[in-house]
Parts: sequence; C-alpha cells; structure tokens
Amino acid sequence: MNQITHTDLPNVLRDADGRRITNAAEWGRHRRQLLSLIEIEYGALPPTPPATTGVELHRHAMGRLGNACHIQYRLATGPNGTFTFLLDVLAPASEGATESAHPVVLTGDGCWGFVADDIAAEVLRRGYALAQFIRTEIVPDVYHTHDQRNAGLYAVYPDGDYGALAAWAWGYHRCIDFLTTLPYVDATRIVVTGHSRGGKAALVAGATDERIALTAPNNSGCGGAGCFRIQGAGSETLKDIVTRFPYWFSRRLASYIGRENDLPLDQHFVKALVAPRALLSTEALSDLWANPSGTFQTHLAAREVYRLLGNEARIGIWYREGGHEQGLADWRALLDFADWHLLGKAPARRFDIDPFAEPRA
Ligand code: GTR
Repeated sequence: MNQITHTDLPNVLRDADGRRITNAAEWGRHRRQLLSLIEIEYGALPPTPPATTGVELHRHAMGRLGNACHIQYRLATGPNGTFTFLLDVLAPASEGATESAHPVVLTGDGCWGFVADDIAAEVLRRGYALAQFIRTEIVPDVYHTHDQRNAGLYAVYPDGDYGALAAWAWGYHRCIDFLTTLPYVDATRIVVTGHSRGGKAALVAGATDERIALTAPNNSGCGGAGCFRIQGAGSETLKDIVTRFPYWFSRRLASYIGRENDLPLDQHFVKALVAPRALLSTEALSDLWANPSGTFQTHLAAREVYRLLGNEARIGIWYREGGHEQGLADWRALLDFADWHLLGKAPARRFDIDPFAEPRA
C-alpha cells in the first residue's frame, strides 16, 4: 500500500475557501455543498416525483419462514405514476404484519436473487421487516444504457448526467416513500444495505436521504466505501472502474483518471454525508479488489465528522475473513449494529477494530 493515510486525504471539514467547519450548524450548511460536490461522481439524482403509491399483488403466510407475512407490491411513481417496479416485503409474523411497527432493512439486490432463507429468518427473528427490490428494474446494469437514455428510468428522465448508481439510489428512495406509509413499518428505523455495486448504491442512497436511519454498504469498494487515493494491493482503481462500468457514474468522473489527486473529494465525503445518522461498512479481508485497507482510511477520515457532531460510535466498520459476498455473517454484523443504534441494545462486538494494526478479537 502506498504510504499516504487518511490525514493526507482532502479535509472534509474544510469548505471550498479553506475555512474550517467547527460546529454542527456550520456542518449543516457545508453538507449541502458536499451534496453538490458528489454529483461530479454520480451525477445529480433523478427528480423526486410527486408521489409513490403501491398496489398489493399478494399476501400470504410464508410457512418455511415461520409464517412470516410475505407481501408483494407494485409501486407506481415517476412524473405521472407511470414508472412501476416490484417491492417484496417479509414482515415478522409474531406480532401480525399490520399491527405493530417494525424497523425495516431494505436492499435493492433482488436482481441477484432475493436473500437466502437463513438470512431472511435472522432478520425476521430480530424483529425487523425485510424489503427487497430489483434495482435493475430502475435502470439496467448494462453497458451503454447511460448514453442511450432509452431504458428504464432513463426513458422517463432522459435529462441529467446521472448514472446507474444514482438511479439505483433513487430506487431506494422511492421504496422508502412507500414503506413509510405502511402501518407495520417504523418510519424512524429504516436501514439500507446492498452488496458491492449494490453497496455503492446503498451508500449513495444513505448519503442523500435523511429518512434513512442506518446506511450499511457491504464490500462496496471503489466508488463506494473504498478510496480513490489510498489503494491496497490488488484493489480496483478509478481507471479500472470507469473503463468497465462508465454507465454507473456521471460522465464527468472519467476526466479524473490518472489525476485522482485533483478530485475535490474522496469517498469519506460520501460517508460523511450520512452523519450524524448511523453508518456501518462491512468488509472482507481477502476481497482485495474492494480495497479493504483503503476503506479503513475513509472510515477514519469520515469519523472526524461524527466526532465533531459528538457521536463517533455511530460510524462503524467491521471486517471478516474471506472474500466477496454478503453472507449471514455480514448480515449478523449489520443487525448487531442496528440493534445497538436503532434499538438501544448493548453491542456484543466492536465496530472500530483496525485489522491492519491490532490483533483481531
Ligand atoms: C466488479 C466491480 C466492482 C464491484 C463488483 C460487483 O466487477 O469492479 O466495483 O462492483 O463488480 O458489483 O460485484
């Protein structure tokens, strides 16, 4: 790894004129500027539509998940409610899906298959509802769609420079529009997660929507919780990602290939936009492409903002052995962090261990 560390990254607590941000009120103003700044990377999110509604498609007790209540909705949103996509929800059965409000974990990774039963069972057992959508219904994960502007949401909102990550983040937001109208959802305890490219999208969603109580990207790497300037051995670079996946980003990002140090931000800016709300990145030590060591540096840099706001514990990072996946161990870490920060339960593990410096517990 190169020698630079988080203290060499652009200072997220200095404004465009170099003035230091010293309190929460200044941070609030500065945050609005940072929201514009990250558009260099992702483009501006598509517009917020006037309404998002949902029609129930079916509801049944899911026997293999302890009679959890399984409900599918078709959401309608966009300018005239003409843009539709599927939202799949599992709610804990014990208290009756329409009677008590549950925290909810939302993922957009349904395009990779809905989560395995052992994970769904764990989410439900802890009292959370699980909501899943298929982010590729928002815009496809296909090369050139960004330029052609003729598929999915691009056809609805052809203007603007947003790429797939911003469009997918918009998808999370539309699900939240609807979820927060449901009597069995606790609108103050919304968690967003996603894996890899889905983790990047979940991070952008959490950075840009204060309704989200906990943002939890998993193995999100380059363009997510990773770092452009500080790269561990074998990690994905700006050039790698923009060459293979230009359509995930704003067109402006490509101009920084080879001159990453000129980027007016790095990924701790995106993380810091989540503050003071809870943020957990779950990482894997052998997932070198996702830059686990550089991700620790963005964690440290973003933590400065949480420290300023007086709630340093609300930004967490957790590493496991192994490679690129969002498995049960990652979900358990997410749920432990959620139990702590959303439900006030004392944590059974630490979320601040530097695996590159300290022996792991
Ligand atoms: C890789 C890409 C990563 C990551 C991953 C995934 O090919 O380079 O940035 O997003 O795909 O989404 O699984």
